[in-house]
Amino acid sequence: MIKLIYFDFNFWRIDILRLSLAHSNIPYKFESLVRNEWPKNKKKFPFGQLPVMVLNKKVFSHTHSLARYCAKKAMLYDENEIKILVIDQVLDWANEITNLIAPSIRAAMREKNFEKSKKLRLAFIKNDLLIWFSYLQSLFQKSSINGQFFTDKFSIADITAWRVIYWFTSGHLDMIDKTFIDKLPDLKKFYENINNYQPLTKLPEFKAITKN
Ligand SMILES: N[C@@H](CCC(=O)N[C@@H](CS)C(=O)NCC(=O)O)C(=O)O
Repeated sequence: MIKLIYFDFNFWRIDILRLSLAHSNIPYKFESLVRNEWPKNKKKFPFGQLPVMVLNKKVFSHTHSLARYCAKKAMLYDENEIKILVIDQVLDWANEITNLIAPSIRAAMREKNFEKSKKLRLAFIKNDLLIWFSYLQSLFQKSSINGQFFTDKFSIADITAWRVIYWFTSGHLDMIDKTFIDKLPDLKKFYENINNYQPLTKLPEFKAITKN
C-alpha cells in the first residue's frame, strides 16, 4: 500500500497527493510527523524534506514526482503529451510560487524575525503575487478546452491550482488581501467551479483542508 509522510498540518504538497488518491478510491496510509521533532528526523529522509512516499519499503521524494505517480494511479494525469505538458506546468507553477513566498514564511517561522518577514512579504506582494497568478490564468485561458478544467477533463492540475489558490485566498497569509483574485476573473471562476466540484468536495480530505 502507498504510504505518504508529511508534517502534521495541511499544505498543498501533501494535500494534492491525498486528494488525488482519495478521488479515485486508491487506498493509502498517511503518517504525520510533529513539526517540532523534525530536526532529529530530517536526516532519515533521502532529500531531507517532506513529503515522501513509501512503496515496498522504498522512499521517494519531491512533490512533482510523487504527484505524477499518484495522479497516474488515480487516472488524473493524461496520455496526451501536450496535456501532460499543461499539467506539469501547473505543478511547476505551484513550486515556483511557493519558493517565492517561502523566504517570508521562513523568516517568521524559523528565524522569528518578524520585521524581515514583513519586508520580504511586501516585496513578494509587489513583485510576484499578481504576476504569478496571472501566469496561471494565462495558462488556463490558453489550455482549457471547456473553460472548466486546465485540460479537457478533471486532473491533478485542477487539484493543484485549486489548492494553491485556496492557500493564497484563505486569509491566513499575513498582508495578502484575499480579494486579489478578483483581478483575475477567469481564474476566480475556475476556482469557484472546483470549489463546487462534487467528486472533490465530498472527500473527507477536502473537508479537512477547508474546515478552517
Ligand atoms: N523539493 C521538495 C521541496 C519540499 C519542501 O520544501 N518541503 C518542506 C516542507 S513544505 C520541508 O521539508 N521543509 C523542512 C526542511 O527543509 O528541513 C519537493 O518538491 O517536495
